[in-house]
Amino acid sequence: MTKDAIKRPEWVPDTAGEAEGFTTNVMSGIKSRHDGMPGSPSGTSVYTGGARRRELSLDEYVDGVLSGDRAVLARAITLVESNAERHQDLAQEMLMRLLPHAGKTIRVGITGVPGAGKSSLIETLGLRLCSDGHKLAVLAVDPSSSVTGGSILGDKTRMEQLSRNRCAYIRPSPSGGVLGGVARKSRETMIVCESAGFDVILVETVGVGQSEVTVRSMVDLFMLMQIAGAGDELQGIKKGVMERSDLIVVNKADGDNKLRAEAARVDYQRILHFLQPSTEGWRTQALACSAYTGDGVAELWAVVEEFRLNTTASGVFEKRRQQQNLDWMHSMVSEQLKRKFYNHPNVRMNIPLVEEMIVKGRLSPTRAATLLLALDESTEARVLRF
Ligand SMILES: Nc1nc2c(ncn2[C@@H]2O[C@H](COP(=O)(O)OP(=O)(O)OP(=O)(O)O)[C@@H](O)[C@H]2O)c(=O)[nH]1
Ligand SMILES: [Mg+2]
Repeated sequence: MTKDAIKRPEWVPDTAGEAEGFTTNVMSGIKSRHDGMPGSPSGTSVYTGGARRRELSLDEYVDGVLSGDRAVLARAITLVESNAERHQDLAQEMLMRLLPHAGKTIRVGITGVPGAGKSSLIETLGLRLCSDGHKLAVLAVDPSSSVTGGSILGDKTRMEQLSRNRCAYIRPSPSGGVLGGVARKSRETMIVCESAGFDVILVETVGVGQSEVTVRSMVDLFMLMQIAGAGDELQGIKKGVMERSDLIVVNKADGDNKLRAEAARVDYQRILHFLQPSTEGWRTQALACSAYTGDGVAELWAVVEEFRLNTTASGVFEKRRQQQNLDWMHSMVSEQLKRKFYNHPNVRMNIPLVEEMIVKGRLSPTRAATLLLALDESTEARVLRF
């Protein structure tokens, strides 16, 4: 095998030669780009799966993204998702240059129980938006993906047609481990996609719980997808999720299920009267649709458009985005402070002991926190004694 046919693992330093004696080489894969999308027709931007690629310069990243080059777009997102410090500096410089070109879009978050049909709806809605001339980026936010592998496989099959369509770009959830990491990456990916000319961003929430709150904090409109199940389907829904939603969609309103879905929609509509609306000046409504037949999907998008018009006119749209950016900054500060604190040598050294004392009941958690925080301030090595 020639040297060029060998693909090194990503962690091999760029400068490493054969002499370094790396024992691991990865065989070249199928010739497609790593996001699974077909290459560009010109063929110039197809990732051939060959040896390591040359690093792009800041200008190449910025120009490539702005001109809508999908290969550069994929690499720019990979850069944003990288945890390596040298990549993060470059990524931030790139984002600063891209920011003025982003933002003229609608960002829609979709949440709902597993199997509700979120990916199927994105496929149906996405194809419709494409034929209306939109360019669509689909992102998934899944804090658990680093553990479970996420639902990437499922999404690829559910969004089969869309993933082959050139007007759409589908990006599975970054494996960030902690939710904060995933959120930062998704937000920055969104900016990259928007500057590449994608005007509709759909974010699918994968997994339940915390990710809903995170996705709400990065989108303009938040959609809750439900299905009419057996029994009292309204019981299991947390009031909090409904109060965060701007639109409730009962999916699978087709075949035998149509009447039940309609009944569920009426129930949701009734409940909504008693809840706090999620967006100032907007009354959350419940719709029924079918991702299979496409019934109700045009109506659903009409509501999204109406939301955009109303909130833009009232200034709520812009105000929310500004607030989201401020919140984002503050959450980045707390995250970085936390990381700095736990990496402090004194804190690392003393934590096992402090934990032991708490477990044994000899130290109160509050007192322990105060002691540890004080350690963070000293530059000299200190061992706590009890
Ligand atoms: N009858 C009917 N089935 C649907 C509809 N939409 C989705 N399904 C089916 O429901 C199942 C789950 O669909 P997905 O689109 O994967 O659901 P999801 O909400 O993305 O699921 P997760 O990503 O696992 O949370 C699949 O078997 C779909 O074929 C619909 O409108 N009608
Ligand atoms: Mg899905």
